Amino acid sequence: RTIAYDPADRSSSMHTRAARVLESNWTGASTVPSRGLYPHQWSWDSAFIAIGLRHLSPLRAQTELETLLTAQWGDGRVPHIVFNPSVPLDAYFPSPDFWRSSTAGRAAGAPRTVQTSGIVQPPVHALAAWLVHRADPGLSRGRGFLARIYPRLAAWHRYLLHRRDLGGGGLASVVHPWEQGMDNSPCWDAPLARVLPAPARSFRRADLDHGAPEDRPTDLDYGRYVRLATDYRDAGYADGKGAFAVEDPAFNALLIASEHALARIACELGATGTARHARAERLTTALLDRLWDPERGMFFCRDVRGGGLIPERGVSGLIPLLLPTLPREITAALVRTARGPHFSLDDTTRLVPSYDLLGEAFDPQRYWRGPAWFNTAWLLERGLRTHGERDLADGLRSSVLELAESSGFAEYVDPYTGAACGTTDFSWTAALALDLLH
Ligand code: 9WN
Repeated sequence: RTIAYDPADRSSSMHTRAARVLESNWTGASTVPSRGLYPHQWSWDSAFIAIGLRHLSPLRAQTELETLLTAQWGDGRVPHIVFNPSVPLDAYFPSPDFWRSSTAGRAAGAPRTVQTSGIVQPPVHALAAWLVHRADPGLSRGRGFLARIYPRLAAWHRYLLHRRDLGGGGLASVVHPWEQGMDNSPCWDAPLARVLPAPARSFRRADLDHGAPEDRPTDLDYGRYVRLATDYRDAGYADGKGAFAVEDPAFNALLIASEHALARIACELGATGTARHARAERLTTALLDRLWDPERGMFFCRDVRGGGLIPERGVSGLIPLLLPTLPREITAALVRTARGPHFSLDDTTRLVPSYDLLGEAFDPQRYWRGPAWFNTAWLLERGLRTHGERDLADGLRSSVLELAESSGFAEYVDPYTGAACGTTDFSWTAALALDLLH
C-alpha cells in the first residue's frame, strides 16, 4: 500500500507491461477483454479500455468507442457484445447463432452487417468519450470525434431512460444479470430464483475451457441466464415483458455520470448542457428516493418484479460515490460503510470486495460473489478523490497498481490475499491501472 509509483517514469515495467497487454488484445479496430475467455468486443469493457488507451494512443481510444457505437441498434441500445466474425462460433457462449440479432432483433433495429448480442451493459461510454476527448482535444476536434458520436450517445441514453424505466420511477432497469456486468452477484439470487433454468444439456459453456469452474458462475446460474436471454430474444428484444427487472445503483450512477459528461460534450460542440445536467440531477434524486437505505448507509438494488429492495450488500451500492453532487451526509455514510466491516476498504482486505465480507453468500474466489475487481476499485477511487478523501483514494490507487502488476493483470483477485483469479492479461485491469499511473 505504501509503494510509490512515479507517473513520470514511463520506462517503468508497470507502464510497459500494461501497454503490452493492451497491444496484444488489440484487434485492429477494438480490444478484446481477453484473448481466450472473451474473444469479442464487450461494451463496458471498451469504455474502461478507452479510458486507459487514451494515454497510449488517443486515436486508438477514439476508434475503440467508434467501433462499438457502429454496432448500435436503431432503437438506441448499445449491445453488450459485438462479435468478431473471424472467431469460431464455439469459442464463446452464447455465440451469434444464439442471439440471432439481425433476424430476431430486426424490429428493434439491429444492424444487418454485424452480429451482436441483444442485451446491454452499463453506460460508461459518454464518460469515457469525454475523458478520451480531453486527452487530445486537437486530434478529437480534427477528426470530429465528439460531433460524430454525440447523436449515438444521446440515442443510447434515450433508450435507457424511455424504454428501460420499467419501475416507473425514473431509473433504468436491467433485464438480465449480464447487463449490469456483475453477473453472479448475490444481489441477483432472489430475482433469479423465479426464473426456470434452461436444462444444462441444452447449451455448452465455452467459458469452462478457459476458466476454473470454482472461479466462474455455476451451471444453475447459466441455466437461468440462458432462459432469460432466450425469452428476451423470442420476444423480439422488446422491453417490458421479462421476468427479471432490477434497478441497480451502479448502472444508474454510471448513467448519471455519463449524462453529466454528455452535457459537457454538448457544450464543447457549441450547444447548451443545461437540460442534460438538470436531467442528471433528476436521476440523482430518483436514485436517492428509490435505492438509498439510510440505516445501512448504502444503496441497494430494487427488484422491480418482486417489489422491494434486495437486502444484499454488493459493491454496486457504493459506486454512486462517483457522483459529485450527492449530499454530504450521503457521501459521508458511503465512506463509513466502505471502511466498515462489510467492505473493509482500508483494513483487512487488500482490495475492496465485490460483495459483503460478512454476507452469507460471500466466496472470495467466485467471480462477483466476493472477489475484488479493478473497474469497481477505479470507480471508487474516483469517488473518494471527488469527495476530498485523498488519503483513502491514494491508498486504493496504490493497491490497484500493486495488485494489477503482481497478479499479471488478473481479471479479479481474492480480496484478502490478492491472488489472481479468472483470466490474466485482462484488458480493463491493464487500462485502468495505466490510467491511475497518469
Ligand atoms: C458475460 C467481459 C465480460 C464483462 C462482465 C463479466 C464477464 C461475461 C461472461 O465478462 O461477463 O457478459 O461471459 O461471464 O462479468 O462484467 O464485461 O469482460
